[in-house]
Amino acid sequence: MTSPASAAPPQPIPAGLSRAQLHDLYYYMRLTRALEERLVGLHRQGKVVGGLFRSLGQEADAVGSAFALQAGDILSPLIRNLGSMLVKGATPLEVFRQYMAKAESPTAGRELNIHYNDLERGFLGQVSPLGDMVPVMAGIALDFKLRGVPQVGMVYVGDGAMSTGAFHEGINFAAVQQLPLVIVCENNGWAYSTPMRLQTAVKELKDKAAGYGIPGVQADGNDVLATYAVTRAAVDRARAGGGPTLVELVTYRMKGHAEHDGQGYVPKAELEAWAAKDPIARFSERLLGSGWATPADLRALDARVEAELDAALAQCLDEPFPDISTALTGVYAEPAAAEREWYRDPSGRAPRRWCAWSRRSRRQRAPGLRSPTSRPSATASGRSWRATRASCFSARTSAAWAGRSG
Ligand SMILES: Cc1ncc(C[n+]2csc(CCOP(=O)(O)OP(=O)(O)O)c2C)c(N)n1
Ligand SMILES: [Mg+2]
Repeated sequence: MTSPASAAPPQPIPAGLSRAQLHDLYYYMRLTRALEERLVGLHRQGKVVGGLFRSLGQEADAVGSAFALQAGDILSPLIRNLGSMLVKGATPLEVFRQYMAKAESPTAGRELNIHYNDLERGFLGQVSPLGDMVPVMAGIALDFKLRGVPQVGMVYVGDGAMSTGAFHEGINFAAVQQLPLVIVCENNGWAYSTPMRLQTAVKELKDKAAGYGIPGVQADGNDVLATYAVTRAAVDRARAGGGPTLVELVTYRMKGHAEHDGQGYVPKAELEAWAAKDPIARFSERLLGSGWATPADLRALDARVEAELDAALAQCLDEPFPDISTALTGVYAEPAAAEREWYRDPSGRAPRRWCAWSRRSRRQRAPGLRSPTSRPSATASGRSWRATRASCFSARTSAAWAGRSG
C-alpha cells in the first residue's frame, strides 16, 4: 500500500459514489475474502460438509456488480458470488451454518454452501445446472415488466455457462421481450479445466450480445469501480425500460474450481500475471492514493471484518446438526416425509417380506434363466416378473415402514 496523499486534496469520486460507499465496497470485498479464508481452515479441519468453491481474485466483480442494484431488485448468484450475496444482506453467520450443515442454517442442512434463497433480501437460491438461472431470471424480469414495477433482475453466468442451451434460450427471450434483466458474464478464463479458447470461437464474450440484438459491454472485473460503473449503467438502462444488457467482466479464478482441484492445468505464469492485478490490493492503493481513505480507515474496516467473523464462527461452531428424522421434512409437499426405502434401513437388514419375495422369486425362475439379464417375462403363476416385483415392493415398504418414518 502507498502512503496517504496527505497534502493533495482528495480526487473527485467517480461513478456518483460517496466516500462512505467506497468504504462499503472495500468492506464487502474484504469480508468476502476473509470469510472464504475462514472456510478454507474449516474445510481442512473436516468441518465443511460438501465442497468449497472460492471466489479468490473475483471479489471486485461480485461486489461491484451487486452494488449497482437497489433494494427490491433480485439477483441470481453462482458459486463465485458470495460477495454479491453479502452485498444483498447475507450474513457470515448463515454462510458458516450453511457450509457446516447446521440445524439453524437457512436450509437446515439440506443444501450446500451458498445455495440458499431469500427473496426479501433479493437473492435467489442457485441450482447447479449451468445457465439454467438465465431463463428463470428472464421469467422474474417478465413479472416485473408485466406488473409495471421499477425492479431489475441480475443473473450471473460464467464463460462456461454461456455455452449452454439454457443460456441461449433465456437471453434470447429476455431480448425479444425487452425485459429488465442484466446478464453478468464473469469471464474468469476457465470453466473447470477448460480454457476459454476451447469453449468458444469468439475472442470477447460481450460480442455474443450482437446475436441477440442487445448491447454487450465489457469492463475490467478486477477493478471494482469500473465494474460498478458498467453494471450500474446497464441496471439504469433496464430500469428505464431499455431492455437487457450483457455485461462481460474480465477477471480471473485464482484458485481451482473448488478446494479439491489443485489447478495443475493452469500455467504458472498466467497465475503470476493475475496475482499482480489482485482486486483488493488495487482498490486499497486507489483509496489511499486518491485520498478517499486513510490507512486508519482501512485498518478499522479490516478489524470490523475480523470481529464479525470471530463472533459468527464462535456462535455456530458447536451448534448441532439437524436431527436425522427431519431429513425429508419440507422436501416433499405431501406427505411431509416419504417412506424410507429398504436399503436405508438403519439396521442394515432387508425387511422379512423382501426376503420372502426374493426366495419365492428364485423358486419361480424358469430353469436356465438364472441371470438377471435373462429374467423370464412371466412367472410360474402367469404374472409378469415386473408386476410381481412391483406389488411385493409396495406391500413390503408400507408394511415394513408403517409408522417408522420420522
Ligand atoms: C449443464 C452443466 N454442465 C456441467 C456442469 C458441471 N460444472 C459445474 S461448474 C462447471 C464449470 C463452470 O465454469 P464457468 O461457467 O466458467 O464458471 P466458473 O466456475 O468459472 O465460475 C462445470 C463444468 C454443470 N453444473 N452443469
Ligand atoms: Mg469460468
